[in-house]
Amino acid sequence: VVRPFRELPGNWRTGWLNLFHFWQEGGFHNVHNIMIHKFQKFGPIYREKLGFYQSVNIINPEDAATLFKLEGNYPERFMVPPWVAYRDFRNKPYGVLLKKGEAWRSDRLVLNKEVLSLKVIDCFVPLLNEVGEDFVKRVRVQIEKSGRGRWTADLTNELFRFALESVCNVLYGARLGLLQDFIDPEAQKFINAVTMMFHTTSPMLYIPPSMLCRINSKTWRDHVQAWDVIFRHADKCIQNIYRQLRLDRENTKEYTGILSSLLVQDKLPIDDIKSNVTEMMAGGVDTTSITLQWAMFELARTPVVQEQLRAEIFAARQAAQGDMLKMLKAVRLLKAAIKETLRLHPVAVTIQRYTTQEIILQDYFIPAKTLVQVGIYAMGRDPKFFTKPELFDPARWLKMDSTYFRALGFGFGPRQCLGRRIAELEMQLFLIHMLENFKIETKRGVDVGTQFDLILIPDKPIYLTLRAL
Ligand code: HEM
Ligand code: 2DC
Repeated sequence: VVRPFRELPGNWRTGWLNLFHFWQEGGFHNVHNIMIHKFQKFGPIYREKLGFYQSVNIINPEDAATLFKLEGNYPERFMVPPWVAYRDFRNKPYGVLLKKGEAWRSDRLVLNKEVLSLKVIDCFVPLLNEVGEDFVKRVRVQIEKSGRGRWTADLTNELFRFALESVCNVLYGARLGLLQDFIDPEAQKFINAVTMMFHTTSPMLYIPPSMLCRINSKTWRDHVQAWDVIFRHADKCIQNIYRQLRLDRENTKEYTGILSSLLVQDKLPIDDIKSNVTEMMAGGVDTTSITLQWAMFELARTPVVQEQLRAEIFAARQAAQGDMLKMLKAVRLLKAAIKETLRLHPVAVTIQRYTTQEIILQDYFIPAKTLVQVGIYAMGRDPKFFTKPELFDPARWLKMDSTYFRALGFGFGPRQCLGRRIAELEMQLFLIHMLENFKIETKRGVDVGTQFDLILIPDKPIYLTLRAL
């Protein structure tokens, strides 16, 4: 028997009281743990209302499959209200992140060709590879300086710079020089602004855009300021390339980055190119860097796995004879290690979709236009879906009978992460170079938890020791 929507478990009848309790429990930084708790209390599906927004939450991979299979050609996710409010407030155009319907689809199809397709990702490899090599050089200098053959540090900011340098090299085909000693203060301001933008988003997550700019709270003002820095700096970078392109018209055959390709092709209006490139530049900093930080932390805590990866990488290097494209095809366990990192430490606490039609989940009727969230953080840590979920075991991805709708770190389908291929290549190449050159260690018995800052981040600094091999 199928049960009606109103019978769904959960405290969804009292939205404002919920928001109050949520706030009391420090919920703004704890969304991920509250979700785990609610799945334990209510079972694999529950309905919730926080502030103005209602949602249905699911954890089961089979249910995720049902949801995604009916998402249609114009999938929509939750639109982060302060991000929408900023663009409306400043009259900035939306990129794919916030567009809907046909406007989203036509942008996205053009961008897919330049950012996700097999044709271009081979061009990204040399660009991302050189940044990875430069990171290793930088670590070597730090090790020399210490005089002890090793370097211990919280690598957060180093990795932010690495990530921005990487994404800019594929976007603009140009180096910013963020892995040198003297770095452009504007670039550091951009990095800080992205972190500030995420940090100030979470307290405003449950208030609709139209109300936000009228509130004029400190959080809103900081948020606007952060986006202002992001847009201004991205605009500067884009203008630079635009000018260069008009100066040297002679068509070199060499690949010169995503922005030039988009400009030369002329399939998108300049404003749409700008908004999308700005989103990619901002989206490419904290996401990959924090995932890499978690990956190194997990590898430091499981030296056996670290050695297996190193062995695979050495063998792949031998076989490929310096051909990076070939090498990347021979590192299955490394790719699994990145999946495994995102299982335990996803960037996004949930993947969400609005239903396009009535669907049935766990025997409940869900009406069309309902926001349904797949709790991927909770799923990744549930023994029902991953045996011994607490173990960092990349090999599980190679031997599991079913990985069906379990690897959702980048989302799913036509609306999945636009930067997915860039992120994957960037992280694979980084880990290859790091593992070839250093042993990664961390103090035993130090546990690091997770904090929700819109994206999930470590709740305290992670100290890693890099030792020359
Ligand atoms: C969307 C994760 C890196 C740009 C998303 C989504 C997730 C995600 C879960 C939502 C997908 C969905 O709803 O199905 C990640 C992770 C990353 C990463 C885990 C790295 C470890 C990047 C990078 C860029 C980027 C490097 C920029 C080049 C975007 C954009 C969207 C998006 C523009 C919106 C796409 C759309 O709505 O059409 N990402 N991301 N991300 N990501 Fe990423
Ligand atoms: C945050 O309840 C929690 O990749 C909300 O690179 C639901 C939600 C909606 C959209 C998610 C967001 C969460 C986390 C951050 C994500 C975002 C979609 C894209 C964005 C996952 C789970 C991110 C980090 C993009 C950001 C690009 C931006 C800086 C221009």
